[in-house]
Amino acid sequence: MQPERDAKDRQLDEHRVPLDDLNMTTDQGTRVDDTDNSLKAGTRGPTLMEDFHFREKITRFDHERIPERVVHARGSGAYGVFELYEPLGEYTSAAFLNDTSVKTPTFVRFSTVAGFRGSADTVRDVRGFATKFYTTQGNFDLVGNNFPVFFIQDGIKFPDFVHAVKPEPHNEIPQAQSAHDTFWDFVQLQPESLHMVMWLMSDRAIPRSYRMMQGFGVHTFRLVNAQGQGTFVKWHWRPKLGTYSLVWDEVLRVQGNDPDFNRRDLWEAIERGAYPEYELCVQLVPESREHDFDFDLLDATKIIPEEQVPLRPIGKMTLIRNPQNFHAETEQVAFHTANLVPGIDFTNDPLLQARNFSYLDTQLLRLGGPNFPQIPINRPIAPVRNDQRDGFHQHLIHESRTSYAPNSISGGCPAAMDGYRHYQEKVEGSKIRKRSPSFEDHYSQATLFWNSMADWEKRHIVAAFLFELGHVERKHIKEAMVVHCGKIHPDLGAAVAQGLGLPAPGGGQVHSNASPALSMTGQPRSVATRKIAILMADGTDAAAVTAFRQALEGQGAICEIVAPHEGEVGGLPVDRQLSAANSVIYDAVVATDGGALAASARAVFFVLEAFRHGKAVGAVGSGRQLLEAARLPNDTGVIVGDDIASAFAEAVAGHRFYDRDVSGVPA
Ligand code: HDD
Repeated sequence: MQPERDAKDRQLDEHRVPLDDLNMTTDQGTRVDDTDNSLKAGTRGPTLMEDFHFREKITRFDHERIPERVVHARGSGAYGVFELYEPLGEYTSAAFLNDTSVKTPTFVRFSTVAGFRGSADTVRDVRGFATKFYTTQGNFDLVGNNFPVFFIQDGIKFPDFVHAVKPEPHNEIPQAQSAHDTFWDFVQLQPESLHMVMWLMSDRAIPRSYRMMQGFGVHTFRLVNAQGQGTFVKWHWRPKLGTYSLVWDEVLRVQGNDPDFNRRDLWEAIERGAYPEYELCVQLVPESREHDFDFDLLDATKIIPEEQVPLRPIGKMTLIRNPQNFHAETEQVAFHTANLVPGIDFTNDPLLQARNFSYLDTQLLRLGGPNFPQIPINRPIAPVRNDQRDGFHQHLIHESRTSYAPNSISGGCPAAMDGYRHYQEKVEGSKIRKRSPSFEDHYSQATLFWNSMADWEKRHIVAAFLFELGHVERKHIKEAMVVHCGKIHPDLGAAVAQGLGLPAPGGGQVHSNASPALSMTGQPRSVATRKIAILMADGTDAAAVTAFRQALEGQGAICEIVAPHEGEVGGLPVDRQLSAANSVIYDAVVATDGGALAASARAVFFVLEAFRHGKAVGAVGSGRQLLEAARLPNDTGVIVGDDIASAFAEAVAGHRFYDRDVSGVPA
C-alpha cells in the first residue's frame, strides 16, 4: 500500500521537475537544436565563442560538485513519518510530542564518518543517524550516531580527532579506515576516547543494514514543559528488526562485491514496500537526580545504563519514500543540532555546545551561502518570516517594505512573540579552560561495555583490536594501547598483548558491573527482508525449489536463484549467475542441486564462505551433495532434508551462528 502524502511531500511538488516535455532547452528556456556538435567556423574550424549552448553546458558541468561533508561524507537518505504513542505534556511543550493524531514528516540521512563520498559502505566506522522532523513549529534535527557515546568530551578536540582518523596527510592513505598510526596515536594519548573505541572495535561498527542499527542522540538534552520545568533526556532509536551486524571477514569482501551494500539495502527495502521502522525511546532524568550518577550527565563519553534509567518508547518512525534526486535531497540536506522547537533544549555538554556552532558554519561553506535553508529539502513546513535578507541565491521575493525591527511601516511585522524560549538555567563561574573533575574517569564504562559482552562479542573485539593495531607501524603506540586495554580489563589486555607479541600488561583492579542491554544477543528475530541465495542448476527439481521459496517468501524473506548461467533453470528464472554472485551479499544459502554444483569450485566456495561467516546453510534434495563436496561439518545452522523450510527460516531469523569453529574452513 502506498503511504499517504504528507505536508513535506506536497511542499516538494513545487520544486519537482517531471520529465513531461521532451524538448531540450537552455537554462534560459530557449529550445536547443543540436547538443552533439559545437558551433564551429567550418566543419574543421575552431569553436566559436558565441556558442552559448556549448559554454553554458560546459560551465554547468564544471560547477557540478560541491564540497563533500568534512565528516559523514558518504550517506543515504530516506523520507519517513513519525507517529507519537502518547502525549508527553508532562515533560515537553513540543507540539509534535503532544498530539498523537499528528504524523510528522521526517528525512533521515545515514552515513559513515571517516570515508570520502565515494568510499565503501561496509567499513569499520561509526554510522550517522540524522533525522530532520518537519514539525508544525519548525524543524527539529536529531543529529545522532549509532553509538551512544563519542570519542571526545569537548568539541574543541573535534578537529584533532577528525584529522587523526582521516587518511594521513602525506599520502592520503588509508581511505575510510581507523587502522593506521595517527588514529591510534590520538587514542593512546586521549584516553577519554577509550569507551567509544570499545564500541568501534565491536560489531556495532559494521552494521548488517541501516535498517538494523540503533540510533542515539548521544548528549543529554533537555525537555521543557509549558510551565518551564526541565527534564534531562537521552534519545534512542530502536530498529524494529533488531540490531544486527556483519562479521569482519565478510565486511572486507563486501567492499569489493558491493561497495553500496548498505545504501542498496535501504533503497531496495523501501522500493519493495518493506518500510524500515524505528521506535523512538527516551531516558528521562528529573533535574533533582542530576548528580545521582557516578558519571557526569554532561559527559558525552558516558551512557546512562538502561538498567539504571529504563527506556520509554514514545513513538515510531517509518521510512516510506526514497529520494528522487540524490544531490538535491540527500547531498543538500543540512542538519544542525541547534535546529530546535519549543519544548526541547540543550544542556551544557561542551561537545554539544561546540556542535551548535559547527553545523551552521559548515553549511555556509558547503551549500554556498546563508540561503541554504531555502533549498527544498531544508525548508520547514512551518511558515518562515523574518528580516533576514539577501545573500547569494536568495529565492524568495520579500514584498515587505521593511526588513528591520522594530518598525511602524509594516505594522511592526514580523513580530517576535510567543516563540522559542530558552530554558532559564542558572549559571555562574569564572572563565576557565578546564574540564570538570567529574569528567576524569575514562575506564569504568569501557570496562562496563567489555563486561556486558557475550563471549563471541569479546572474541570479535579482540580480533578487531588485533587487526587495527596490526596495521599500526609504530611500536610505542601498540605498547601504549596494550596498557590501556589492560586497564579496561586484564583479559582484553592479555589477549591483545598476546596477539601483538608484547608482554601482558600488569593487571589492575576492575569492576565487574555489567549492563546486559549493551550486548547484541537476544535481538528480535525475523526472517523478513533477509536475503537468501538458492543455488540451482539445470536438472534441479524445480517443484521442490518453488515450495521452499514460497514458504520463505511467505514470511517476507527475499529469495534469489543463483545458477551457473542466466536465463532459466528448471523453468525458473535465474536472478544471478554464479560468477556474478557472492555469498557475502546474502544472509543465508540453500543448495538444491548436487550434480553440477558439487563439481563447481565456485559453488563449493560459495557455501563454505557462507558457513565461515556464520550463516544458515541449507540443502534440499540432492543439494546435500554440494555440502558434502564442500566437506561442511555438521554444525549448528546447517540444515539438510527435504522439508527444511521452517527450520531454515528459524535459523535465518537467528542471524548468525557465532560459535561455529571456522578456523579450518578454507574460504
Ligand atoms: Fe557531527 C556531520 C553526528 C560531533 C561537526 N555529525 C554530522 C553528521 C552526523 C553527526 C550524523 C552527518 C549529518 C548528515 O547526514 O548530513 N557529530 C555527530 C555526533 C556527534 C558529533 C552524534 C557527537 C555526539 N560533529 C561533532 C562535533 C563537531 C561536529 C563535536 C564539531 C565541533 N558534524 C560536524 C560538521 C558536520 C557533521 C562538521 C559535517 C557535515 C555537516 O556537519 O553537516 O559540522
